Amino acid sequence: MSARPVIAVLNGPNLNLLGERDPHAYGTVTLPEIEKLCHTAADRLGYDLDFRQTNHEGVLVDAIHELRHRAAGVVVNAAALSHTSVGLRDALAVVDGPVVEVHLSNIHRREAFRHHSYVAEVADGIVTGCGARGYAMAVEHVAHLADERIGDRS
Ligand code: CA2
Repeated sequence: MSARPVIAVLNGPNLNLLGERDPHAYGTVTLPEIEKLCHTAADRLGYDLDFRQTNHEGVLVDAIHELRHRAAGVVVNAAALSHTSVGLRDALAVVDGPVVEVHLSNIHRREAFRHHSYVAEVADGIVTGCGARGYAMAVEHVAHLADERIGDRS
């Protein structure tokens, strides 16, 4: 039996703290609960899930390099790095599959420094302000885009 294609979901700094503080901005959901939502969405669409979180920019860049030919698509919540990291943007720009950016909060309704995202410049789509459900939406959309690309190749 051939292995199922993989959707990677990458999470940046401090997202491991979800559920502990700041429920006004991010709700009460925890990262393990978000992983379950993503797993359910990916499984339903015929994909395996590779879900990761790191607090370190270089670790995130290395993960993208590792996944760039292997993952059928990438969902990324780079957290604060979205607003600061050209290195992350450059790594995401060379991912083979589609990239969908996700944020729990609506970054455009928050402080001005959150309004610009380097990730958005290389993303095929953005889900922002839909809370944890936004992750399932992003997984669904990246799977849809990956299916289209696989269809294009056949
Ligand atoms: O809305 C999002 O998903 C963000 O990516 C979350 C980031 C923030 O820097 C972005 O502007 C928007 C912050 C994630 C940190 O989450 C915490 C959760 C609990 C306690 C402290 C931080």
